Amino acid sequence: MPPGSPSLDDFILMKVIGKGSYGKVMLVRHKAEGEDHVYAMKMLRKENVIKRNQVEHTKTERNVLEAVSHPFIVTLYYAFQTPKKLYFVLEYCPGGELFFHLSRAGRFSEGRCRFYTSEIMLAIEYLHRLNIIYRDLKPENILLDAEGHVKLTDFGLSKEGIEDNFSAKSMCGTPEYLAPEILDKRGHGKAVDWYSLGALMYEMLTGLPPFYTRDRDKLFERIRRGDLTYPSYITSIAKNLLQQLLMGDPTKRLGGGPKDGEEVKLHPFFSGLEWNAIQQRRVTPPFKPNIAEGGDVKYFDKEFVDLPVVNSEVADGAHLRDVNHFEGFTYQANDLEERPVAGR
Ligand code: ISQ
Repeated sequence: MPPGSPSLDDFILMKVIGKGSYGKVMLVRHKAEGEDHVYAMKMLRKENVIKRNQVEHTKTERNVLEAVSHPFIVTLYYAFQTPKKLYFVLEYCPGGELFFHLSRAGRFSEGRCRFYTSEIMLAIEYLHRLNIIYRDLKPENILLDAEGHVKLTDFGLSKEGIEDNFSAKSMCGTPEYLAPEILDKRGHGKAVDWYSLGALMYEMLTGLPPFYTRDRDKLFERIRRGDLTYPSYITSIAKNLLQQLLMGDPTKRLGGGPKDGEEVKLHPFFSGLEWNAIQQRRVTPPFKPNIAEGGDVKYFDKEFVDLPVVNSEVADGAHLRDVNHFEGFTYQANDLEERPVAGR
């Protein structure tokens, strides 16, 4: 999209805020005139993407992020590549991961859990309407914005109809939130997201994921068997909802029918919620991040933030020949007026 295609040169790299086998996420500042815009820049090494069989995943993520526009889903502002890396420039969510806050709190009250769950539900319903299954609803993928509203990130997800991307090779990370039909490769649909929502709620309410054990084989077995215990402080209404969402048979699961999320919304756990107000971000979050101006990283783990900002990124082999060009990856959002300003 020249002229004016986005490039690495347009950004100042400020801090590392996340790192994993996939690559790195950094807080960056756009070198533009006028207002001071900060973003989260996700960087993937092409070599790594190819080696880990994530090429299709990565293209899906890029396409889905362009296609979506929702108050509780992270916005993609730019995407570009160098010969060595792929870059996603995303809305910065200074509140950090929801699970940063859960670890601190131990567990959330049912009211706080209900708030986050309701916003996540609206995002999932929206994706399902676009025939997108999120599939990857897990603690690390739920961020908080500056006001304390939820933002889903990481679209290592798959559109319906796309070839199964669950394989031994791509199955990395913990399977705590995976619906049993995914584990068993029985084929899966939108109901997997309602199962994961149940797993997420269970963790918010108890502090641990359902079926939790460090023994991976045991964990798989427990997810398949589906017998779960509930601490006595869980109210019977919450327990009933969790049991219906964590139902092993997707056809019997709440949300598993043609009404999708509408069915989940009708559960008594959510009674009294004003869904329109939630959609419009008019419900005040139970916790407001306390954020300083200019790209505060206080809600990100020190282990990342203390890492050096390496300048190998700055040159990034841009002089090299691009042997693994990702066709059609470059992107620039058109509603750049909506960008958040640093610190706000
Ligand atoms: C946005 N803000 C903070 C962290 C992030 C991590 C991944 C993707 C987007 C992000």
